[in-house]
Amino acid sequence: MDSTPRLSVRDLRLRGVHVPLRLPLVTRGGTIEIAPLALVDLLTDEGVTGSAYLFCYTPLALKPVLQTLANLLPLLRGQPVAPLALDRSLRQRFRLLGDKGVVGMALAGLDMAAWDALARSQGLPLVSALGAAPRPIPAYNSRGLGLVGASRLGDEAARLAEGFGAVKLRLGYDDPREDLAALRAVRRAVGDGVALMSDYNQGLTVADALTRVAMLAGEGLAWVEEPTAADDHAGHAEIRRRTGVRIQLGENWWGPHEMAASLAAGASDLGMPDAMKIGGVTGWQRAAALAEAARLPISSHLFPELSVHLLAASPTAHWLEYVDWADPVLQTPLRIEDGQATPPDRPGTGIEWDEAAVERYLVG
Ligand code: SMN
Ligand code: MG
Repeated sequence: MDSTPRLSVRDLRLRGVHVPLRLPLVTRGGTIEIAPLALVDLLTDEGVTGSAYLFCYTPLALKPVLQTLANLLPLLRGQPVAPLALDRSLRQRFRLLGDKGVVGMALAGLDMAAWDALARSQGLPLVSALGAAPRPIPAYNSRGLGLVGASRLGDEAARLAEGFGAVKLRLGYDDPREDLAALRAVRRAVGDGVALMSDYNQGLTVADALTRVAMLAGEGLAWVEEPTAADDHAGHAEIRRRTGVRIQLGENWWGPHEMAASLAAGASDLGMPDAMKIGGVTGWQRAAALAEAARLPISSHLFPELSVHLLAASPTAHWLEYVDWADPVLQTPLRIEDGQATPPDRPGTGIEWDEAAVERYLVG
C-alpha cells in the first residue's frame, strides 16, 4: 500500500515585514498604523512548505520573535512534523521561563506552519485536514471605527458596513458621553439590521466600567469587549453580573489554561481566542473543546485567513473578525461574500506570499 511519507523539518525561512494599514486603527490601548508581521515558512525534507504569519503588535517585538524562532531551529531539524508532539516538547523546554509573550508567539507560529504543511501534504484545506467540512462563517468588519470622534464615524461606518452584516467600534473616550455619541452616530449610519460590536481595549477601571457599560445597556450592542484589564477575571465577572451587558473576552488568553480560568470565573458571556496567543491550531482546538463543553460561542481575533478554517471546525463558532492587514503580502487574500467567509478550496490554509510585495515591505 502506498503511504504518504511522514514529513520532517528541514529548515525555517523567517522574514519580517512592516505592512502599512490602509486604515490606521486608533484604540484606547494605542494606535496601530503598520502591521509588523513575522512570516514563517517551515520547509520539509519532502519538499512541502507550511506557511504562517504572526502579528507582533509593535515593531519592537518583531525581531525578538524572529530571533526566537531562529534559536529554535536546531531543536527542530530532522523532527517529524507532528504539531502536538512539537508543542509538548517545546513547551517543556520553556517550563522554567514560561511560554507567554515572545516565546508563545514563536511556538504558535511554528504550530501554524506545521499544521499548514501537514494539510498541504494531504492535498486538503486545513478545515478538511481537521476533519471538518468547509462552511461559511459570518464575518464582522473590524477595520477602522477607532477613537476618531462621533463626527467622523458616521461616514466611515456606512462605508465599512458595505458587504458586512456587522462592524466593530472602539470605545473609551475620555468623556463617557462621547462613547454614547460615537455609538449612536454609527448606529444611525448603519441602521438596525447591522450587528454592532464594541471594544474598550482594557481601558477602564472596574469602577468606571460599572457605570460606563451600564450606560450602554439599552443600545443593542452585540457585545462589549475587554472593558477592563484582560487578566482581571473577577472584575469582568462583576461588570458582567452588575450591568447585564454581554461581555466578550479572549484575545489575551495565553493558552487554553488561561481560557479555562476565565470561564471558571464566569468572566464573559462570549469568547474570542486569538489564534496566535491561544497557541496556534493546536491551542485553538483545545480552546474550541473548552468552549463546546461550556456552550460558549467563540469568535476569532485577527488572523482571518487561518481563523476561517478553525471556526469552521469549531462546534460553537460565532463570528470571524475580519481585518485586511496581511492582504498586501498575500497572493490570494480572504474574500468576504454576503458578509461571510468560507475556507478556500486550496491545500492548507491558503496562505501564499506575494514575493514581490514581501520584498517591498521587508525589514529583517
Ligand atoms: C485589536 C486588535 C489588534 C490590535 C489592536 C486592537 C482589538 C480587536 O482589540 O479586538 O480587534
Ligand atoms: Mg479587542
